[in-house]
Amino acid sequence: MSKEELLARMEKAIIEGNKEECETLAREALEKKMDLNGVIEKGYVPGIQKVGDLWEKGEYFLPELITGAECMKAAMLILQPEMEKSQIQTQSKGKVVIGTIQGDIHDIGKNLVASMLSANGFEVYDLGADVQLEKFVEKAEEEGADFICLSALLTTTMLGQKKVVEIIKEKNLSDRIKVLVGGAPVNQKWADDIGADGYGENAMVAVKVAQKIIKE
Ligand code: B12
Repeated sequence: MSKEELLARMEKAIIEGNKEECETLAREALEKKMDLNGVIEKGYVPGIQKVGDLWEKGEYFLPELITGAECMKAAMLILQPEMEKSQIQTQSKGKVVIGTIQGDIHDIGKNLVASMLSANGFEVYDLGADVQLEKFVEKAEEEGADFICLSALLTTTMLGQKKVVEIIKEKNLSDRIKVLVGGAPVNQKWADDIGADGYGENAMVAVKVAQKIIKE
């Protein structure tokens, strides 16, 4: 099977909710020594996005959405440890506190960003999903973090990103702690509007943005 075929089958397996196939294909990608970030972004992610589209159109219902997410997680469980292992760990590139905003349980994208940052030498403190806004700032202060990374998948929870930026400003921490935002409904304009320090459309870009800021 060619790499392109493998990617297409990954997308299809997520759409069909075939967990075993998702896992088998993930193992195959490892055996073929494929670029794992590419595998996730070009194979599995288009699949889960399609599931979201079908759900929006009313062709899929919540159980299919949940199954799609479970399939995605099963594949990630196989791929993410390998992604993190593959990187030679040198000295920490910086400390990151990451989580999904309060009221939002979506964590697949956040986990990907956390893994990629960790694979690229950042020290990552993952607070999980549905995280109280103050908790991000408390943890960042406690660990002396360079970044707070905020994930939001709902238009309602995007507002939480704005509030965290405000808390950082109120506490005069803007010079020390940089805030990066992301998630499907988030874009550069939103990041600029709320005064965040950076935005990344995917996990790879998130790493690049963090690396750029740390060099400045
Ligand atoms: C899977 C999924 C679920 C799963 C989540 C499982 C889990 N553990 O995460 C389940 C089934 C639980 C779920 C529940 C719900 N969902 Co949902 N879900 C999705 C779906 C299909 C995919 C999300 C996903 O995982 N994408 C794949 C990952 C890899 O992409 P990502 O999250 O965008 O992350 C990437 C980038 O955004 C970026 N990134 C992410 N975070 C960050 C952070 C930083 C700092 C940076 C720099 C970058 C970055 O990098 C990531 C990797 O490349 C989306 C559809 C979509 N198009 O997004 C709907 C979607 C987000 N869900 C939606 C809704 C409405 C819900 C529910 C309210 C449904 C309901 N009625 O109960 C609940 C929410 C409950 C809650 N309180 O949170 C809507 C949101 C609409 C809106 N505009 O607000 C969407 C858009 C579906 C739709 N098309 O309508 N959902």
